[in-house]
Amino acid sequence: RFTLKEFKMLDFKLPPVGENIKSGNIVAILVAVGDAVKKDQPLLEMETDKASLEIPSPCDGTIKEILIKKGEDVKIGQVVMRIEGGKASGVAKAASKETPQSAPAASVAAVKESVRPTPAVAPVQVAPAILPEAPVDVPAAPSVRRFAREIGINIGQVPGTGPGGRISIEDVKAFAKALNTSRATMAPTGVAAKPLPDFSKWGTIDRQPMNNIRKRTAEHMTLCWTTIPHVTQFDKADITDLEQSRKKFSKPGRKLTVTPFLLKVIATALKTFPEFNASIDMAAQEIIYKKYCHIGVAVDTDRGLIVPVIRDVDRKTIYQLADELNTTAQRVRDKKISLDELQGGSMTVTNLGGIGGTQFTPIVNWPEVAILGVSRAQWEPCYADGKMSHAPRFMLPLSLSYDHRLIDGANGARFLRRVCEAVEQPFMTELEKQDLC
Ligand code: CAO
Repeated sequence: RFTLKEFKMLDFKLPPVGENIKSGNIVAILVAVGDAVKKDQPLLEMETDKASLEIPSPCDGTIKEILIKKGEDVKIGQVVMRIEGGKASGVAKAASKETPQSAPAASVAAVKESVRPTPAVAPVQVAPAILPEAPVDVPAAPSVRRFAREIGINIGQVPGTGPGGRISIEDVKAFAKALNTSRATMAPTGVAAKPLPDFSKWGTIDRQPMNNIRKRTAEHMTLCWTTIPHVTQFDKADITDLEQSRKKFSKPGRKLTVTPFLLKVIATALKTFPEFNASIDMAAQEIIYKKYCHIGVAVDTDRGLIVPVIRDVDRKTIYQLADELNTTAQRVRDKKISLDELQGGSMTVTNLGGIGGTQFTPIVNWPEVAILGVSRAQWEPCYADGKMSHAPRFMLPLSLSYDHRLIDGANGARFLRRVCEAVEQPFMTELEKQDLC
């Protein structure tokens, strides 16, 4: 019932795309003059007041001329491109009367019909209303865009693994799979993303692309925040004695800060509270207890936050941890860290004390279930037996965020108390015994 007509030059007219749709806005031109195109390959992305859709090529051929511009409003039936050579498909009766140049034969409906012989007026490819629009500058081939659209994925959200972040079909599949998995394990938020207002209405603005770390951080933080019911427990540790030990045992070129002490203390606490060294598998309804002790440390870099993981913290001395923390933080800042070194943590520590602040509520680093936030230690007046002590104490504010699905409040409080008590112990004897090395 459908014929393929040979032609020299096809005036490709914007085909009918739906009832009562008279025109549309060209969002993207997906081909350039000189491109060889295949039948069904998307040529244009168009937006109407009802939907956004791709306009496929009616034929194999070469693009000789593009007669419209991105952003232009184009009427149905208007010639948008000239395509040279090849064969165009058409409805037999109509095509027998009209040459391809007059092109209702090249309508989307007719082309779709030739691929899937269904009703006379075949459905056009319409993005689901809830699917956010794909940005036009996303680096992806039209076939990949089309595939993403067909399976209901917004290609603008897919991380590309190809050169320059180019998105392949495999990337779309991996993204869809991850989405399905996370949807299976999380409660729906039910909140659709809203378009941003036009901020330039209120003053000058400057739009900058996100770097890769910012993109990944934004995605990861959204995942962490929306999948984990957070509770944050606050406490303070008296580190007056620890401060003395830290300074006493620091050596030129081998400065000890509070962080390696905390790493060691957490490693011990994780043994007492194994649910803090665990992950939840909601799909399998299981808890995964980890027998290793690897702790992530948030490192502030000029590119953004990166969390390398220090392995086997329980088996290392405080000196070793201090050395490893320094070299790892430096390698992170020098962009010399591998992806592998950012994975597989039991728990994370984030110390903002070098910068300042009295308390904060850290976000649990999924798939972990707890994170310890450290704020700036301060000298504080102290009360003992109802009376104010003459000697102020050096107090370290700690905030423990945890996944309330797995960790109950009482154990959250107990874990943090244990950490506080451990850093309050006079380390001196133990440190001297071990000589920290
Ligand atoms: N209270 C008071 N002083 C503190 C402190 C604290 N909690 N933590 C560190 N300090 C002091 C150190 O003793 C050091 O002082 P001196 O130079 O006088 O000895 C100074 O602050 C700088 O320490 P540091 O930050 O370089 O060293 P660190 O080992 O404690 O921390 C690292 C290493 C990598 C954790 C840190 O450099 C860093 O990047 N912190 C930021 C983490 C971050 O961004 N978290 C946010 C995550 S959520 O967005």
